[in-house]
This record gives sequence, structure tokens and C-alpha cells, in this order.
Amino acid sequence: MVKGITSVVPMATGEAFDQLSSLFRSLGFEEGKGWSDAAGRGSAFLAPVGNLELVQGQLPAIPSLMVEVTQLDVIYDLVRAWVGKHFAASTADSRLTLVTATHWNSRMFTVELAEGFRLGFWESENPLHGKPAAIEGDLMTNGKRYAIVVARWNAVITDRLLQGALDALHRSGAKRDEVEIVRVPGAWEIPSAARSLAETKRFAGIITLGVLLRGETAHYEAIYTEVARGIGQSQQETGVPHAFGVLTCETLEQALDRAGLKAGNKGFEAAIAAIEMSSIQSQLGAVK
Ligand code: DLZ
Repeated sequence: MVKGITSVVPMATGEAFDQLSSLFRSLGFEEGKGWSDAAGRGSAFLAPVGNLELVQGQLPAIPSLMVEVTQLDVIYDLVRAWVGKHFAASTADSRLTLVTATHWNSRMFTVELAEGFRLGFWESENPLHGKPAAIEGDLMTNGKRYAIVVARWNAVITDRLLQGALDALHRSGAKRDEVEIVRVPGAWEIPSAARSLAETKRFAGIITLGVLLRGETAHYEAIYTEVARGIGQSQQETGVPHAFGVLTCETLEQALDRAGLKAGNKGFEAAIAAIEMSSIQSQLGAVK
């Protein structure tokens, strides 16, 4: 049974070995099982999908080792910074090509990372290219704007949910001015604010945050049903992803656990879901 493909690249010096290992780690390769013995050492880097390509006729003008990526421009900036740091300015420019369009519906650049070792990075214009079975969202905000609707009722909890959501957004690349926060009185008011925000079409996703405590809310069921229905309806009718971060708990203690104490932070999870859904929506739109 075939399991994978291994390409072995000799490094001329220990310094080049260390530098390139650190570059590949920073580019997001998963680290495999390395080895070290009296004769030398090896660093292994894994990619989710491998591809052994045989070519007959004219070989395309590409290095024999190519890495397919999803965010070519981000990778380009990282590689350019690395080349600028590790090579003299006079040779840095000749090591790195510009990002150019290929005739196979992709964009690529190549870089000479060590003497005789040229590597190509490329991204297909088809978002589904190379994807194994499923369409999956990236967890990067990519400059898109997000809105958070947060209820003030039970603020001791909702403030924690808000911190969790902001943490997720910023760690996924969102800048401060790409996130709009709207505070509403209680969970009941979340759907209408979410709907107004979604209708502006200025946001890639809406994150709704609130807490309903059964013990303290006589008409809990009625409020909960309406809030869930309203948020779902806004999502379906506007087409803008709405993440549901409205906790329904028996007690304050249970709510605290879900707001960062013991059971994760549901605000964080909701924000990640919104980012992921926005990416999925973009991909689904691109294949229509
Ligand atoms: C009134 C009320 C009650 C009893 N409980 C909650 C709650 O547990 N969580 C929450 O977010 N809001 C609650 N509210 C306020 C309502 O959501 C709403 O803000 C008010 O009824 C005003 O419309």
C-alpha cells in the first residue's frame, strides 16, 4: 500500500540545515520524525497531500520540488523576509522570483534557499484543487470584517464570552478596526441587532453572545426559542454566517464554566465558527 512520498534534499552545511528547518517550521509545515546519528541528521516536514508527477515532453520551467499552499502572498512575504535576513542584499534579489501567473491556472514563485536547492511555492486559482474529500474553511480573517452582538444581561459572563471572541478574532488575524462590537440589553434583543448588521453586508460573519439562566428566567423557554429562531432566520435570509454563542444554563456556575473557567470559552468557539463559515461560504461561492 502506498502511504506517502519522501523527497530527500542534501544540505551543504549544518547552518543551512538549521536555518531551513526553522523556515519550514515557521511556514506551517507539520514536523515529522527527525533523526540524528554519527553520520548526520535529518529533519522531516510533512504536508497533508503529496503528489508524484511524471512529465512527458517539455518539462515546465519549475523546480523539481514544489509546495502547494493556500495563501501564496502571505508565504511570499515570509520567504522574502527570510531571504533578506539570511543572504546578502546583492544576492537576495536573484534568489527570489516574483509571484507570476502560470499557464496552468495557478500563481507561483521560486526561491533558492541554499546553493543548488531551489523550491517552488504555488497556489491554484481553483480553491478546491488538491483538496482531498471535503471543503474546509481556513481559520484566517484575511482582512474581512466581523461583528459581535453581545447582551449586557449577565455581563459577568458575557464579558468573558466577548473576551474569548476577540481573542479568537485577533489570533486569526483580525485588526482592531475590523471588528465591530454592538452591546444590546439582553438576549431577546440579539436577533434584531444581528439582522441589522447582517443586512449592511459589511460583515463576513456575525458572532452572537449572551447567557440565559433557566433558574432566573421564568419565560426562559419562550425567550430561548425566539432568540435561536431569530438568529437562525437572520442567517438564512441574509446569507451572512451567524455564530450562535448564546449559552443556556441551569446556573451561574455552569455558565462561568463555559465562559472560560472549566469548559472552554464558548465565545472563542463561536468566533472561530464564524471565521470558518465565512471561508466555507467564499469557497462555495467560488465553485457555483
Ligand atoms: C428579562 C430577562 C430575564 C428574566 N432573563 C434574561 C437572561 O437570563 N438573559 C438575558 O440575556 N436576558 C434576560 N432578560 C432580558 C431580556 O433578554 C430582554 O432584554 C428584556 O426582556 C427587554 O426586552
